[in-house]
Amino acid sequence: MRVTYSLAALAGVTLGRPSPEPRSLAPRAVAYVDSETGFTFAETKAAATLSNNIVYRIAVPANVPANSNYDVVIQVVAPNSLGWVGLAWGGSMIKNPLTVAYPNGQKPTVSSRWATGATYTALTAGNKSNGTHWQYTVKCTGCTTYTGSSGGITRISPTGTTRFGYACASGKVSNPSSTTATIPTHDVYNYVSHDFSAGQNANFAALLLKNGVTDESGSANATQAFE
Ligand code: HEM
Ligand SMILES: *[C@@H]1O[C@H](CO)[C@@H](O)[C@H](O)[C@H]1NC(C)=O
Ligand SMILES: *[C@@H]1O[C@H](CO)[C@@H](O)[C@H](O)[C@H]1NC(C)=O
Ligand SMILES: CC(=O)N[C@H]1CO[C@H](CO)[C@@H](O)[C@@H]1O
Repeated sequence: MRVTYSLAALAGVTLGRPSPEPRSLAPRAVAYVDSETGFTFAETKAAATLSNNIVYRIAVPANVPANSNYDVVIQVVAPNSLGWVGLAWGGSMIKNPLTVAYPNGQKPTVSSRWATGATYTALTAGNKSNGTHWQYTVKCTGCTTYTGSSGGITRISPTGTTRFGYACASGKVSNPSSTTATIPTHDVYNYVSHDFSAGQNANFAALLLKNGVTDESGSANATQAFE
């Protein structure tokens, strides 16, 4: 199923009971302070079904100099009904970093799905699962600067609003401990606008250290490319 309804339109559907939360496609800067890792994330919810959201949270360093590369910390919370979720940083499936993840016991697997893609380092906190959701928290190097379809370098603004693509499937990944596992095709894809401004972290490097990230060890690489 492809979700083509706008969330604003869905909010207008009267079901005889109040909607559990306001839904809107308009960009909004919602800050989420994660007590577990200490990062302040800008949070965007993406509809996976009519009643379930994927929560995307992105933390960036404060005061990134113009035209420079920067790492991000991404935290994703997904309902257990989903076998994988993916974020397309450039807003389409091809020629941009795709952050794909699937549940794998207590520690979801995060997988880079673009040939020249990004690398991920797990934080020592913030990845888990319970009876309803699975969650991961990783540092990404290369998610916000990439060579796009035009051949030029695309750099996502660390303070602006950008359009992401996202996708998910209810089908499970059969060997979820592998970063190169074959994933079933998405049954939903759509787009969200993410406003980075609420996720500024003046102490970004110190917080990474606090969460056990000192080097590039644990990086995952792409094997499945969407050229
Ligand atoms: C299992 C491998 C995959 C297959 C076979 C596949 C196939 C497709 C196809 C055929 C379309 C076009 C559908 C249409 O025009 O109605 C599409 C669109 C899309 N896919 Fe995938 N896909 C895969 C993985 C992914 C992943 C990992 C992501 C990560 C976010 C993703 C994100 C998207 C997005 C955002 C679109 C919308 C079109 C665009 O804006 O580029 N796909 N996919
Ligand atoms: C389950 O985990 C998710 C993601 O970490 C969290 O948002 C939710 O509150 C948890 N639910 C319970 C009952 O602990
Ligand atoms: C990831 O890929 C890059 C080149 O695409 C390579 O230089 C690097 O060694 C790879 N890292 C791992 C951990 O495989
Ligand atoms: C391997 C790894 O990073 N595991 C951590 C995932 O996050 C939990 C807390 O949510 C830690 O306890 C694990 O050590």
